[in-house]
Amino acid sequence: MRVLDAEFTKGFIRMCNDGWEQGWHERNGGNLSYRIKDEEIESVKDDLSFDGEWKAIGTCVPQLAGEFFLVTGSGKFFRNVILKPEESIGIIKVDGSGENYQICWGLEGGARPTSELPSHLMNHEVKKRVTNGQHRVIYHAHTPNVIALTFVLPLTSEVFTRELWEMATECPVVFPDGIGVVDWMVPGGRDIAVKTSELMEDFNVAIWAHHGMFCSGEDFDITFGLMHTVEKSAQILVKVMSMGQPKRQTISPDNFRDLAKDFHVTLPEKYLYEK
Ligand code: 2HA
Ligand code: ZN
Repeated sequence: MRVLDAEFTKGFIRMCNDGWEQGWHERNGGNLSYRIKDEEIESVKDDLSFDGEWKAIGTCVPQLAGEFFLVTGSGKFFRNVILKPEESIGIIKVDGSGENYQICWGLEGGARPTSELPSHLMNHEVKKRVTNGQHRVIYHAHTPNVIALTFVLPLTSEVFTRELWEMATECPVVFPDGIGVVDWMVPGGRDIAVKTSELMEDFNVAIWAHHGMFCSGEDFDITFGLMHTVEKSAQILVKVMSMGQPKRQTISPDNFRDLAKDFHVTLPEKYLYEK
């Protein structure tokens, strides 16, 4: 089968386009990666090449040795993925040491994988371990309302989790583990990748202050839905904070505890503080 005919490729391209339509991917902003299943890579193997040059990832991910990823390209525009997938996205293979990658399909015309490859792969490495291989998607987007909040809220997991939970009843059910926050850092390198992947031990969402968000999930629907839910909640919070008066009523810590019981989720007490 051709890579472009595979369901995982179609799902990946659709997600890129959905993110573009949400307004989260100005210019070349944001990136997406998918850890391809064995049977999926097997189904497209005749369309792959294995003579590409090995290049440094920029970090070390030994637990991903031999894995294949579908990734967006560095400098590529999400807007163009649906029109020119062979140039905008590609399949890479990680070598046996976890330090190098090889392009096996796509990224035509000399393109390279996303500039955030170290963060993507280090997040994948953590998530593969802590979810027993269930999580396969890492998504980075420039979500305007979450970014706006990083200028006015304290940059702590406690505050972001609680404030965003309060904005929509579904939130604690969708992200019961809460949200991690990374202070402003230079993007693209190993340092921010290390910091983000540490948070991915505990969270499926990490906010990069004044930059955007990373989400992790099992599949495209779950991961896109998570990004969408957090950003929509942030949008509501921005509206509430913009109305020039304090909240008159809200969802209380006891309301959250009742919700947790009925929806069978565990909500850590550290987020249910009295204000
Ligand atoms: O331009 O989003 O963080 C891609 C990015 C870098
Ligand atoms: Zn970014």
